[in-house]
Amino acid sequence: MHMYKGHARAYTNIALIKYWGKADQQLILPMNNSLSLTLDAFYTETSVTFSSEFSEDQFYLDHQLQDKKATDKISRFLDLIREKAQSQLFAKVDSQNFVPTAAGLASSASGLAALAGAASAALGLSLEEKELSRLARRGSGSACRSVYGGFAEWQKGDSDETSYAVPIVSNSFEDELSMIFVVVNDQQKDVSSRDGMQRTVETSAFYDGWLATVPQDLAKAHTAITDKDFQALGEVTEASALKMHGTTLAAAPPFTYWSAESMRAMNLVRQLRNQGLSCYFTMDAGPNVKILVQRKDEAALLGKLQEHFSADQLITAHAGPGIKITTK
Ligand code: 2P0
Repeated sequence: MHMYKGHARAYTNIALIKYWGKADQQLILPMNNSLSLTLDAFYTETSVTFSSEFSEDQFYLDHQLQDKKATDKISRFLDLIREKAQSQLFAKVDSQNFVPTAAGLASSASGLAALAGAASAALGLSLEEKELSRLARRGSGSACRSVYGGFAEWQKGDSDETSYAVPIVSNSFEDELSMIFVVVNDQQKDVSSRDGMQRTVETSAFYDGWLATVPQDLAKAHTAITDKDFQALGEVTEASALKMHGTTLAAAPPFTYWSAESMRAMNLVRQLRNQGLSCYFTMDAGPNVKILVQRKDEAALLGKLQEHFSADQLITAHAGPGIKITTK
């Protein structure tokens, strides 16, 4: 009996310049480049075993065997790796999300990056970072950025070969930053990011404006990182998020990821900034608000946030490392 094992830990990332829309849904090629910060607070650990003993793929998430629909998604992704490795073996996938609270912050970025790393290692493909990033992208777009620690940019490319993330030279600027998550609960049923971005591309009156301005936002972010200019990075981060969320309001039918609590958090950030505390927000495909702050101001910001939100709604993250892969 042959057993082939691989293991990976990948950390989640939050985009400062957002990915919003696909040029190719099958290959997951994005409409625009995006730029992210990988964080230490949330990660996924995945073990993959391929064996001739198995007669189907099995997918365990947080020790629970998943249903056919969830497993089929994993199987389709594993097929890409089996094809590369010329293997027909089935796999057992064991994945655990490490998230500080049960706050619905589990991320497809860390999950698909870890799966790409563990499964490719198990079948003996020793992929370089660029190749691993390309592979992770096929699972979930944002996963291609989680191959790297710190800042990364997903270069959109125009084909499967040319669309992948690269690390950004930063002179350790990321170590001067913190991101505080304000976990907002709401009852609203989510529009998945996959469906939301597609609806936006196809119908939003604002989508052209989004696309036209991403290159200048990216250039600002690069300059800010090079100059270690926190204010400039914060301003463009907040602007990119607001613009992305603006596109959803002009989709047909329109939708938003914001709740009243999200707005309360965003307003508080603006208010604190007016009072001289330098901090900026971003939001993704859900109501939680993430606040970018300099590490030296982290305690002051937390103190202020605790006047408005309970301690278990606040999670602090710092820059995290790139993917770690082992075979055993
Ligand atoms: C991002 N998001 O850049 C953007 C901003 C959400 C808002 O990437 O369809 O799970 O698997 O490629 O990567 C979330 O979308 O979507 C995302 P797919 P993904 O982080």
